[in-house]
Amino acid sequence: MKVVILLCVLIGTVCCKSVKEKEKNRPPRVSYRGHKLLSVKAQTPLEVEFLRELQNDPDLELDFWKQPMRGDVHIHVEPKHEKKCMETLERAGLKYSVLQEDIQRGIDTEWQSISRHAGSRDHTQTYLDLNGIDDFLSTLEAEVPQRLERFNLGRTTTEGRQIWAVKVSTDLNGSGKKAVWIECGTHAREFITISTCLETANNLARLYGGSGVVAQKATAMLDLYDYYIVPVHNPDGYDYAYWVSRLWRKNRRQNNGICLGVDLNRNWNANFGGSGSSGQSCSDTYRGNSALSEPETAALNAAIQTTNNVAFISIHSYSQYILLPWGYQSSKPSDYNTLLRIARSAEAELESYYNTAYLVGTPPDILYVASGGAYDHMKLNNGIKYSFTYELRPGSGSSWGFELPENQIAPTIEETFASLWKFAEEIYADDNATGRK
Ligand code: 0X9
Ligand code: ZN
Repeated sequence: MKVVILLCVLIGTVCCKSVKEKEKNRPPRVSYRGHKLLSVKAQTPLEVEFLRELQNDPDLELDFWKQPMRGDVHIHVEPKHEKKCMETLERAGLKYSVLQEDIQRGIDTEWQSISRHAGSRDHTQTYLDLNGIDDFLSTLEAEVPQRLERFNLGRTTTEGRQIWAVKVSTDLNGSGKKAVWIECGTHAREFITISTCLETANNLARLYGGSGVVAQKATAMLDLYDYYIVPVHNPDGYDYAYWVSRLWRKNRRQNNGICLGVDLNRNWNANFGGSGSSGQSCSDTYRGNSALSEPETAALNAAIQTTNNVAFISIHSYSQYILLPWGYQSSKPSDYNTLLRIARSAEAELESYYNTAYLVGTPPDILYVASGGAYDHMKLNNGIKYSFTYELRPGSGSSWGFELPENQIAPTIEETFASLWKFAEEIYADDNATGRK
């Protein structure tokens, strides 16, 4: 026993040290000066296919903020490839407009705002770094220990970090309620998702039993279910996006020394390796070696299998969608109509706050096919019937992309939290009606 404890302490010290070392030796910030964000209109399946090929062109090194689909596709292009990229689009007869002349300008604005709020450490006003998030979660646990408990998913990441989760419940020692899992921060650059998870945990834990609109919703949610929330599913990627390269998406796996990172939302066991994912390690949608090959996906999968689940909700940004299964194929699950009705009801609730309209549907119908996604996996392999994915603000017509201005954090959280409440109500009604059938 003593040996085991000693070993744990030793491993802990080594890992902590390596994370601290890494933080001290972070490379300088990547500059996106002069990089442009284009919006390209793809109208036919042929045009979508053309963009898909363009995405795989190693010479152009394009970064798709919105993947090829029918509609507006957002492409980030470096100055050195700009001319060739635009010529190629024009030759193919594709219309495009410039959404951002200089991506760095938006990043600078965001960073100025983060720096201004550095002292406040308020996750509803600014984007916190990993240390700020850790402090926030441990304070929350210390202040509301009767309803919130922090735990880690049991595996460390490539860079030796813990993946933190919280359980929020009216009875932490066993309420007998089913579990709702919410996962944020899978894609490193989608900062707003993390704020949303943090405030969801905060509302549930602190406002339960209180009065006021939000407190009533938090109370109703916790009276129905236990919540398991993973605010930063990809901490290595987030740290890198926060401090070094704002547009980083994947985790930080060392792939054979060439390009880093696996797209965690292509690494799940839902038609792993199928269309909409890449086998090239340099691609932003690189799926990894095998399903669940990554510590982040394997850990979340193992943790979810220890609870009695009713729902899984994956939170991404951007474009304002609520996505239904399946993402990996066009055919629909047998309970599709029920899921559609529930998601539409959650959407209506969300929209009623600030008129933020979300599109509800499956990725193949409204976006693109993507294999290896989290919510498909949870429904397919872990039997979680009510499985959804959000794509938060901004909408696809906006030019902000991943740098959602900080004054939009609070309203985004507010409307999203209300829709999560609606999800809980609708899921509970349906699950129990189904149970009685
Ligand atoms: O492509 C993705 O992983 C998600 N969009 S994002 O811009 N946040 O990267 C959409 C995921 C939809 N889920 C599946 N198709 N499985
Ligand atoms: Zn995402």
